[in-house]
Amino acid sequence: MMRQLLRTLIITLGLAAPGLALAADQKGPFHPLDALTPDEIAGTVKLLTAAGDADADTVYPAITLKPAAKEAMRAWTPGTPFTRAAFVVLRRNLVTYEALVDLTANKVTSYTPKPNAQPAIMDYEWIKARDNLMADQRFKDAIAKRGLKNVFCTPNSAGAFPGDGLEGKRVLKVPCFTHDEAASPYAARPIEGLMGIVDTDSGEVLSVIDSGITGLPSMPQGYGKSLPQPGPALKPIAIVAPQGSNITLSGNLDVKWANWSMHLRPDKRAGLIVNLVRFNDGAKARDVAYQMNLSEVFVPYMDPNPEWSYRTFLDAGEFGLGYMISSLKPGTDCPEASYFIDLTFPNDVGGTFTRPKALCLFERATGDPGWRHYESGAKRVDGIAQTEMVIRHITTLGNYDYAVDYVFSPQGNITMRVGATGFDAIKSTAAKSLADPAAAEVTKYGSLIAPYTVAPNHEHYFSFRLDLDVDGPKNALVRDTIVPGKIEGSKTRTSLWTVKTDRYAAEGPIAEDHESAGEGWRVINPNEKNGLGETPSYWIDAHHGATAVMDAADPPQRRAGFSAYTLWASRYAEGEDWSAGLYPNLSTKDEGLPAYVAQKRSINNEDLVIWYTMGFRHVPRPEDFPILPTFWHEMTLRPAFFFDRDPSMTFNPGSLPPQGQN
Ligand SMILES: [Cu+2]
Repeated sequence: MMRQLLRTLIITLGLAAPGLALAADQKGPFHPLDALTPDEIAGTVKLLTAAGDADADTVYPAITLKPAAKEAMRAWTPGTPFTRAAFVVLRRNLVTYEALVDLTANKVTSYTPKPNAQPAIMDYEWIKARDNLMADQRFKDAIAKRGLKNVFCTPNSAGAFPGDGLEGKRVLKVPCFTHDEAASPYAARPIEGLMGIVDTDSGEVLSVIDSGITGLPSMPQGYGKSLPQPGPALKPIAIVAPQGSNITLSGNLDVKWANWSMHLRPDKRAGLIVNLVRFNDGAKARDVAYQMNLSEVFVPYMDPNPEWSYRTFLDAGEFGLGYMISSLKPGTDCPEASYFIDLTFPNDVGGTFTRPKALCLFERATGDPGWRHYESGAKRVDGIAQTEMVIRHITTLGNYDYAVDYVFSPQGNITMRVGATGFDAIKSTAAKSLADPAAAEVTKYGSLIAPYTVAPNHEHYFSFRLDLDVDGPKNALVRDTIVPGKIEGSKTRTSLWTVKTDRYAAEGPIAEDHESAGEGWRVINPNEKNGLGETPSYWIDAHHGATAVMDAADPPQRRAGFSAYTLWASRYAEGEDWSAGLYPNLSTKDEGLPAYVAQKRSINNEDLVIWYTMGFRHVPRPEDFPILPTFWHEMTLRPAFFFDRDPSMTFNPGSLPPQGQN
């Protein structure tokens, strides 16, 4: 099954059409880091079945590319052969197995039972939990007692709480809503005081918790129902590419823009994986990152009520950021002049599904100067209009939507942004306003964001795994500290500061709070020099350093230790991919980042991986209602001593004719 890069994808620049269309006949694989193709996924299942390791009832939480060794990937050049392999997590007769399948030699390489591992939630389990609860007589009685119609249940991952009697069971916890068909169920009326717990292996409804009736908001809510009169009509503003795109796409999916090149692959768990990020500096393609992806998302709620306190979601490992990816709407989610790309993912039953327009790539003129200067003598402004390339997907996890962006600039910067939108999780309460005597109690753990509606406080932690390779894999991490000093012997100016740079010896958590004054971190390549004789580096320029507040010993925090620190560094090791471990669903101990770095391996002039937690604590506001306006957080990797000068000096976008100017 050796394949070669034989053809290049045909790209249609649909200038007038909404979106730039890609030809749909791509197959591949064209690149060793391409996602497994539908044929390869089918081949994997066939080989496992032929070996007696799977049967028609087997389900597949994961069938994903097992990349060849990193060194081989870095050395690979287009047109040369490559090998392919699949990593599989399967469940057969309610036991979890891991398998490696060699798709080049057509054989199952390994097959190992993992009796205690709980893989991600699968579609059939979600449906089983919902349907079995709704068919349960105890549940029907609880609904009848409340006199409700149009009931909608949406199972949640259950978390793990040792001592609750659910240990070792594969459970989902199921809250329900009642809604008007016209409104989103998530913006409708949560049925407080009622929750089901369903064992998805046996199908048994283990319990129906009914802690009493709470009144519901009197009217159906949601943006579809409660829009006020529209404001003044505004003329549309749009991003256009009148002469076509500067982005080139080839293979499946190799991207080139300005001086940047990279390879993308959709991933059921991570959403999108960005590989082989390089910057053309003159004639040389210089390595910046081997791989960048969102590794885990942790969202714990801060409400002690049993129907809420379990809500401690690990969205990538429990659900899958690619599995839950949503189609993008041209003109709303991305500019119409974007490439919109359909993405194909493995499903749970050994096949695939395709999400149309699941990824967009576009350029945008930001409207800001990339650089400028007013020459007062010549009375002239020199400068360039800033333009950047954005790669975006949006994952919808029940009520929340997360837009994940990778933004590349001509200055050599890479910005990772996460935009949270969709609905705050809400609960019905007895209080219409804070004047109500019940309000003090119901707003203790959240905010009243609409009449009879409280949104509990919670946190969001996005863990990015950033395998930077600054001019190659051998890197080191340094901390720059601002040191206040004195000017000795001066009678006028007396104080200043200097920079002290220290290198880290071993892996571990690095920075609890990245916003601490006077500190900065850089990934350096101690083996290289720029033209000025300086050590090239990329600076981790972060703005959002919130870290988890929960006790380290609290069960949810024990599963998501990555959220306690903004910055981590580990030594690269194959298979160390997931911040909360390979099997975070229902996990009771952290087998992710804290376990990886507990080995205290050297990271000094080694292959280094940076893990960045982009965190924010969410105290909901009425302005988050009826829907949360997209709330962006970001961090930027900036070159420092990497280039000899500003690389955007070589950036030469065509300019548009002036319009309407005097
Ligand atoms: Cu939130």
